[in-house]
Amino acid sequence: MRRFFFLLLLCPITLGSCQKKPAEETSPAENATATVRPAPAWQQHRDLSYRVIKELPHDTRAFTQGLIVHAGHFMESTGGHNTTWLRKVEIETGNILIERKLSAEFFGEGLTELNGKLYQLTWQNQQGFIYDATTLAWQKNFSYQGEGWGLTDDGTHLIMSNGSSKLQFIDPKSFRVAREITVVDGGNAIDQLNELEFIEGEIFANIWQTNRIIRIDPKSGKVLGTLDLTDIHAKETITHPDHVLNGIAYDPESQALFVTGKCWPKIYQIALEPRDK
Ligand SMILES: [Ca+2]
Repeated sequence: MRRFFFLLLLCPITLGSCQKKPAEETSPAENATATVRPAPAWQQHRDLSYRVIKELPHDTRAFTQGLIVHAGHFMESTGGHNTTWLRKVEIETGNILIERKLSAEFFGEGLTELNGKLYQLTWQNQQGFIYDATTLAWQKNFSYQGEGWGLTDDGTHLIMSNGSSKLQFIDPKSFRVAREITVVDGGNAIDQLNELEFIEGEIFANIWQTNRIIRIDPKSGKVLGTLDLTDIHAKETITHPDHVLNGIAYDPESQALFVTGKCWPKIYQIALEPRDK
């Protein structure tokens, strides 16, 4: 049965901005023009730590499930029944430029942008939603098997986690699973893979309920290294056990990397450093 999907358009903060196309946004064709550049220095090291470059505001109502940078803005998918939003957010101020709220039956999960479209998962509905990446106008639904957790893409396929040690590569038109990898480190499968981000040819995956991100080879599933984010939110008051690390966003143009957590008051821009320097 095809479920009725209801979207409520809200522009509570910047009324009228929904009609405006921000000047800095570019078309998918323009985004496709990539320049060849050397691999970032952090890829020479297996295990990484971090240095906070900047602290940015984050809505403490936002139970972050998917975070990306697209055309100079954060795009965020949040979870919870009645607190599931898809948002376009100003990076520096945290101002919500466009917000769409899903009806209470849906619990939002991972988010990615591919060829000018946003793809948003839900946790247990086995339904995802496609939106225009500029206007956040809903376009259509899609279906998948099992739970939806994290989502990213490699420019060709959607890459989805479901809480297990497997990542599925999904065709964005047919929504068939093109291939699947099992994430392994030293022969051990690594499960609880949650929020994802495709960064410089690697898949970064947050391990649910930890401050640990692993770096995965998208071809083999082999763990290439780790990113230890211990103490990144120590200054904040995190009172609820569910408010764990769960946002990774990367801007390939500026190579800026951002991390946050569910309902955390800050998004951190970080630089990657060798863990044992
Ligand atoms: Ca992400």
